[in-house]
Amino acid sequence: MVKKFYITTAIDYPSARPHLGHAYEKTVSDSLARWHRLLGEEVFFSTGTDEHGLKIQRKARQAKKTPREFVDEMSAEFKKLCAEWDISFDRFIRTTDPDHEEVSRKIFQKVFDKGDIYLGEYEGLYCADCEQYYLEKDLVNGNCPVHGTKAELVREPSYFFRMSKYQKQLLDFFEKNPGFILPRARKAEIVNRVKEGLRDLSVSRTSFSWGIALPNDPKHFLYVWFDALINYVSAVDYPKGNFKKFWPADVHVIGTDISWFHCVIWPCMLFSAGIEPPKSVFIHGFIKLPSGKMSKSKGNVVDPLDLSTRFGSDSVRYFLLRDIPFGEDGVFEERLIVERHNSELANELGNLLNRVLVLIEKNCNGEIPQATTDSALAVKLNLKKIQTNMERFETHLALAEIMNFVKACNAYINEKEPWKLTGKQQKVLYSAADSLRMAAILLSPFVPRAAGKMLEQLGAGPFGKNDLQFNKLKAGTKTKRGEVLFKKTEK
Ligand code: ME8
Repeated sequence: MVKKFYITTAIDYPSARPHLGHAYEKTVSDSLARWHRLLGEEVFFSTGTDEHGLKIQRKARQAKKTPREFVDEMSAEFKKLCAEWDISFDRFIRTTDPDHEEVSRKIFQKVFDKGDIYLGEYEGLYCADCEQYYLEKDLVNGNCPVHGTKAELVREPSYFFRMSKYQKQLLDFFEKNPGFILPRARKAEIVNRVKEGLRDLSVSRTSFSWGIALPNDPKHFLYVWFDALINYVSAVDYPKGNFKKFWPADVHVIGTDISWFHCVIWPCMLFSAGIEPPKSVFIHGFIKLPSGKMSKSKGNVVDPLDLSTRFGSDSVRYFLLRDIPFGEDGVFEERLIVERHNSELANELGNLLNRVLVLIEKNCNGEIPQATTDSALAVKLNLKKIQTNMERFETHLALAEIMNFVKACNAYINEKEPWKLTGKQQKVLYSAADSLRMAAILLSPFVPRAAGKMLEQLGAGPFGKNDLQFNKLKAGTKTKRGEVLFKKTEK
């Protein structure tokens, strides 16, 4: 049976244009989705936008637009990001999609029917930017610890979800599923907080109308997080179709700030609704600037579309995936993109391809020579290690290992000096070209455009899992040297 792999990103607030943090999360998830496709698995990759709630309603008003006009415009920016950055999603879900709204109502109803919803009154300090209540002690001088804006005192009737009831079940679940919270180092903090006790969760609002009306009481609108988390099952057409095939999701990829929602609230909602929880939640780090956090108030938010226009999407993707260990925070600086671009993509990879293709043109009439790959070079590729790294979501280690092989190919050419070997270059050139083909396939999840160009220039056709072995490059195939893969840049 074909293995399945369902991976999701968080769904982004389209309250403003996308920033580099959004692009980062999508890029790492995309590399994982592409990797699993490469292995021949059946993959479903979802991403999208989280469009309801007070924050969006307010932003729309400020922009003098209806919420609908506003989210349509903004959501299109996130889709554009996906197109420019080669984010190969299978579904871009918007929480305003009618099928999602229907599934949200259905799941609320299930939780209601289970007896886990009751009417009460909520009084609390709310940050609309986080769409979250805070306890007085967690505020900083009365301000939201994340946004620095004043928390508002909100008092309203509200339906509550009996989350407290699920504390024991959740702790048992954590115990039985040690790989649920990843990286594992993140687990203890969450488990300890759960042990301190779970409070029931307020899950409806009457203070805004841009949301999903509750089936049992349409004056109330579903709390935006309750609605948003459900996207992971509505994206696969719960309870039918792809849901049957792909649920439980293999991994939800999210940032540190929203780990409580995903590791605690979401499994409790699913317990109540009688749905199996996802297999894992991977918590990645935050992209920061040398000066600290990116924030709108500081006016230092990095625009990913501007970056891809100036440096090329492959180079920005490469920097993010290569420089930032997945799971840790990373510092963004443009000079670091330039450094990786020049030293590794242009020098190591692009030059190698060009050198090998020129030599094949000069010595073999521009045709892949008849030979087999030198085992002395083939052993330099540690495919097992790359596979293990990817299984463990260590994307940065996998990419480093692939680049080690590219370096080994350069060293091989330098050592063998094929330009001096008149009449005996076949073995060396075949080995180099076949190894470049392997490198291109392995790099395709990370730098898909460059990988496609490499394969085309080498005369290799479309590839699948079975091409991930040496000696698959066909002798006699015409090579097609094109423009250099990565031009060096001074930017
Ligand atoms: O939280 N670096 O949306 P969002 C890395 N709608 N990742 C970052 C980041 C940064 N500087 N800033 C944000 C939401 N992120 C909700 C999610 S999911 C059911 C609902 C990450 O637009 C953040 O951690 O604020 C989150 O995973 C994603 O971007 C969307 O953040």
